[in-house]
Amino acid sequence: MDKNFLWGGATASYQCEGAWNVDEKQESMWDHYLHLQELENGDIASDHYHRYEEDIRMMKEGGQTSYRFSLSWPRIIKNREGEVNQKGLDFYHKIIDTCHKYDIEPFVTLYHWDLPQYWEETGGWLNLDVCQAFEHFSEVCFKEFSDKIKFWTTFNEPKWFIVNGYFIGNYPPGLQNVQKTMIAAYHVMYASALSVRAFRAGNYPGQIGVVHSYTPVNGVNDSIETKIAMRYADNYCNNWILDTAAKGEFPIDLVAKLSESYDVSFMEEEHLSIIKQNTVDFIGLNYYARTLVKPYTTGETQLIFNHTGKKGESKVVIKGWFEQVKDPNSEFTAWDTEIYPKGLEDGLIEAYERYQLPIFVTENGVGVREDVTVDCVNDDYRISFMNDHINAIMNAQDAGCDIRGYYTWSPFDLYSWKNGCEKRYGLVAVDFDNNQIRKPKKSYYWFKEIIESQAKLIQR
Ligand code: GCO
Repeated sequence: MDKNFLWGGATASYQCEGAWNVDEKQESMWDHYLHLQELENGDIASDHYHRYEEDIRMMKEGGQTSYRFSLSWPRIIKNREGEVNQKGLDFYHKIIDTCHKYDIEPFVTLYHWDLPQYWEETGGWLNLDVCQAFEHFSEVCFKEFSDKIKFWTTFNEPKWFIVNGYFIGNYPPGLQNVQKTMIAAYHVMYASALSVRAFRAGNYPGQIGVVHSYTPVNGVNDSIETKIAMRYADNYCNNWILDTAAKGEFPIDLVAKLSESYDVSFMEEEHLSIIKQNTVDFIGLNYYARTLVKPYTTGETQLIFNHTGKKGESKVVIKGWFEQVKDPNSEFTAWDTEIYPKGLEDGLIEAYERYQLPIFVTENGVGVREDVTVDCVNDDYRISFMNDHINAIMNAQDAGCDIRGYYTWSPFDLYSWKNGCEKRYGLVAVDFDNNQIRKPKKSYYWFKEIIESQAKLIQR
């Protein structure tokens, strides 16, 4: 492994910081939504806002060389007029300075889902003004932090927050509307390009990318029908984000297909040329699982999302496009996520061939219910999961892919959106019920050895 390869963990502001209304932080759409529904929320989460020093020190002691985290927009910008909250900026200066103190490379996400509620109230991602507001927020951050940051990304996982928020309806704003899903998706990709444009215009040092929830697509067989279903699935799962961010264009067959049933007049020439001219320097891929598909056979062409939302039964079926299936021979987590490291190897090779850009694996990990009252969580399952996925990265490197970093989700236990705090991914256990006590799990020590051996200890 190259000595510049970055090793670390990733978090998101809402999932770890807590301090949801401290130091003039404004309400985010997640604060609002979860408070209203009286669901488990991230008001306190891992209290990283107050414990960041300990968390970053533990990363260092665990041999890690980089920390991927997000900046909370509602912590930094106070209102629709764009007024800046100095206390919010100060907090991130402290995080970044602590990283540097411990020789940890900060890797910044500008948007990890916590839209300010004052923008959600105007229509959120359905409102074109929010794209300009995101551009402004990006500029504030570039100006403030660019002398300390080498790696920026615009959005984390556009697919995940848009599909869940506008199509399935289980994330805020809780809509189930295909036309609105398309508009929100389009606005987010446009906002990403505006942010890249601002980054280039300011001549800031460093590089800027986008982070995608990557699910490489496999088919159940080699038939033509399956190949067609795979193309639909790939457009739906991956291409509309990666093609748009990396090549500057939405897949034309996807737009053509959607325009048969929906209005695509919101796609304006001026936006499309901004998207075309402002592509990213690198791509970040979050990998948890692949998507295995078969053709949809009933002959209906209406676009419908069928997602039970129930644990153990989630799958995507888009009528007339494709149907997601489960491989009966695979192992699945308690949240029904397939464990399939080969998908990472194949997916990296495919993405590198297609985009010819450097790649960071910006998230990879396994969510498990764990008893954190013990001295040291014996998480051999996590060690074996990480070993096999790092091995997949090394295989992709052997095949010629330029992969520059690996971030596990997550360096310490976090709040997990609608799953609350019981779905644990961390290398460090956080006892949410007992003073937020932090204790390294077995995987933390294992990861340290892997990093220090430059992955020579990976079982291949
Ligand atoms: C979880 C997820 C994570 C996060 C992350 C995605 O359950 O917490 O699996 O991957 O949602 O925010 O970027």
